[in-house]
Amino acid sequence: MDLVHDGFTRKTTPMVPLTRRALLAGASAGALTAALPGGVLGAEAPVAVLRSGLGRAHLEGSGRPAADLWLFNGRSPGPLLRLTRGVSQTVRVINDLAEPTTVHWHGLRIDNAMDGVPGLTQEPIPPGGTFDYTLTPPDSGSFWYHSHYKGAVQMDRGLYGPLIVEDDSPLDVDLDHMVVLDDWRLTEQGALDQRGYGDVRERAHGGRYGNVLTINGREQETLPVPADGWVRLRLLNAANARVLPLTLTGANAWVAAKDGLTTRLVGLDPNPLLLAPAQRVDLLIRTAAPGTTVALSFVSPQETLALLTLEIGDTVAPERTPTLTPAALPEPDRTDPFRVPLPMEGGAMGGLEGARHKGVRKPLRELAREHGLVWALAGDAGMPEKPLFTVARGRTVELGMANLTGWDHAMHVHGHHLRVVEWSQRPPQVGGWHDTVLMRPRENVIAAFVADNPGKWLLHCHMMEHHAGGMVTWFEVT
Ligand SMILES: [Cu+2]
Repeated sequence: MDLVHDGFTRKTTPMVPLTRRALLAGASAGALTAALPGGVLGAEAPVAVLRSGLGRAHLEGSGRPAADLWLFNGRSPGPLLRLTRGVSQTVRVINDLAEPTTVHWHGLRIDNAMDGVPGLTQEPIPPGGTFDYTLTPPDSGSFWYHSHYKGAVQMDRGLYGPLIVEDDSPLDVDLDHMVVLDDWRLTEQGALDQRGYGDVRERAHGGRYGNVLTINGREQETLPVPADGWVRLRLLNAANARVLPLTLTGANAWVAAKDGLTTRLVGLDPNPLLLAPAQRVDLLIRTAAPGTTVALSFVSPQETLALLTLEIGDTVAPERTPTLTPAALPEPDRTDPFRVPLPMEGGAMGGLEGARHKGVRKPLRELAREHGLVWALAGDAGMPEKPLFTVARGRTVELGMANLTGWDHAMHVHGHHLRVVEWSQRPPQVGGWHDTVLMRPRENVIAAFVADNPGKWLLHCHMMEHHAGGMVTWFEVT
C-alpha cells in the first residue's frame, strides 16, 4: 500500500492517511460513473428535483462490495445544477431518507428562508417530505449544494453536488469543467467506514479524514483539450475536514474566481494552493503545444496524486483571449464598522476550561461528556439561542477572527461574501470575495462585509466535525 502523508495534518493523532488503494485496485476509471448515471438539472426543467435517498456505489471499482451511500438522484456528487443569475428557479427537494434533511445552497446570497438551516431558517424536511427552494442567485459562478442537517454524517455519506450559476457573458473557453473533490474513509472491503461518526476525540482534532481521494466520484479523470486553448477548471473541496493542497503543472494558470465570485486574475499563490473544505477556486488555464499534458494533482511533501489530466491534442483552438469581469459587490465601509470579536477556542491541547452552552457556563469536561462539544466560538459552545450580534441592514461588519487553537478552521458565513482586509500571516484569501475563510493555527484576520441580506444567518466552521463539536453561532440582519 502506497501511503500518502499530508504534511498539513500530520499532527492529527487520529489521522487516516490517503492511499492510492483506489488507484491501484485495478478498478476501471468508469466504474463509479457507470454505477451513478450522469445528469444535469436546470435550464431544461421549470422545476428541478433533487431526491435524497440511499444507494450503493462502487467507490473502489467493480469487483468489490459497493459502498452504501446517501445520494442525490442516485449519485454522489449529485447532479450538476445550473441556474441563471437573476432568474428565479425552484428546486424541489424530496426526502427519501429515513431521517430528516435540509439543503443549503453554499455561497448563494439568496433569501434567508431558502438558506436551508434547520431550526434557524426552516423546519427539517421529514422522511417522505418535500420542500420547494426558490432560488434567485445574484452572482454567477461556481457554488455547491449540500445537506445541512447533521451535516457531518449526511455530507460524509455523499449528500452534496455542484451548482453553477451562468450569466449572459460566460467566460469564452474551450473546456469548462467542474472538479468536485472528496476524501472517503473506506474499509478494506470497500465499504464506507461508519465508525467514528460522532466521535468526540475526532471532533477535537482535525476532523474526519478519508483514505481515498476522488474527483467527481471516480479515482482519476482524463480529458482531451485543444492546443493553445483555454480551460476553466472549477475546483470544489467537498471533504468534511481535509484541506487539499493542489498543484497544476504543464501550463500557465491563473486564479479567476474564489468561492464562486470572479476576481482580478492572479497567479497561483501560494502554489500549491490550499483548498479548504467548502472553498472553490476557478482556474483559467492556457493550454500549450500538441502532445503535452496538464495535470492537476494533490501534493504532499511525500507524494503526488494525479487527479485530472488534460491531454492536448492536435487541434489548435481559435485565437482569442477570455475576458473576465470581477464581481462587483458593495465594498465594506471601514470608516464606521460594526466590530465583532470572534475568538475561536478549544480542541485538543487547546486549554479551554469551559464555555457557555445555551446561555449557561459549563466546564469543558461536562460539555464534552454530555453534549459532545469541544470548541467555542465567541465564548459559546454549540448553537446559542440568541444571536451573536444583530446589525441593521446596510452596515459594514468587521469580524475579528482570532484562531486561538492549534488547528485549521474553515470559517463560513451564510448569505454574504467577505473581504479579508487585515491579517497576521498572509492568508490565501487576500484579494477577491470569500464565503469561507481558511484560518491557520494562531492566525488572526479581519474579514469585512456589508450586511445587506436580511435574516438569520449561520456562521460556523465548515470542518463538519468542528461544527458538530460546537464551532457555530449566528447573527441577524434586520
Ligand atoms: Cu474548524
